[in-house]
Amino acid sequence: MRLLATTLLIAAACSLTAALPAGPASAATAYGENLLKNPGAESGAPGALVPRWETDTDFTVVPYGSPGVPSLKQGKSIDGGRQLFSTGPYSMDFDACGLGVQFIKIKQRDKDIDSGKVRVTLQGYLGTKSISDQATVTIQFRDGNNHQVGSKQLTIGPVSTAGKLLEDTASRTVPDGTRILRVQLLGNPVEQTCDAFFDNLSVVLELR
Ligand SMILES: [Ca+2]
Repeated sequence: MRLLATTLLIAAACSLTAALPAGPASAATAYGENLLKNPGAESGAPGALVPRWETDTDFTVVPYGSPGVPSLKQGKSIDGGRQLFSTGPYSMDFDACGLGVQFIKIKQRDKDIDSGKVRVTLQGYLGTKSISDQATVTIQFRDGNNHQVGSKQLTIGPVSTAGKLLEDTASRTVPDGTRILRVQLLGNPVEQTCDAFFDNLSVVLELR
């Protein structure tokens, strides 16, 4: 009887442990991991909205090797999977390039960020259809109310590659007051030349 009671007690303790909600440490935004969702354009269908990204005009995913898109060989050389992001061509209707945006909410890292201890690294492959196009990725730093913090941002590119994909990386200290990262994939609307491509993007926070 005592053995049975002990067994039941252990079983109850085990199920209690399993039912406990995750502690504060696991709820905090991870350091050392890619924080972007769908970072390689593998989710979603060509011509459709892109899962996890907010998009404007013709921004979508496209398969490697389709007309005007980096080749299958290019895709393979960067381990790019089946698809990559595309801004699409310049939109005369909207007077703009297609745009892809993802917001990353940083949880429970306020103290680290506000004491200047957190570094962000932005990395990815960028390319364009023609040499007159430009591809750029930027991170804007936002406070808890989604207002921009200062004027600094983090940028990779612009690149103009005419079919190739080039890797670029940049990093900086996250400005104090930052609670949200706004990651933006864009062409060059000023020159009205879009057709920019992106793949294998990453945004990683690290504690210094
Ligand atoms: Ca991909």
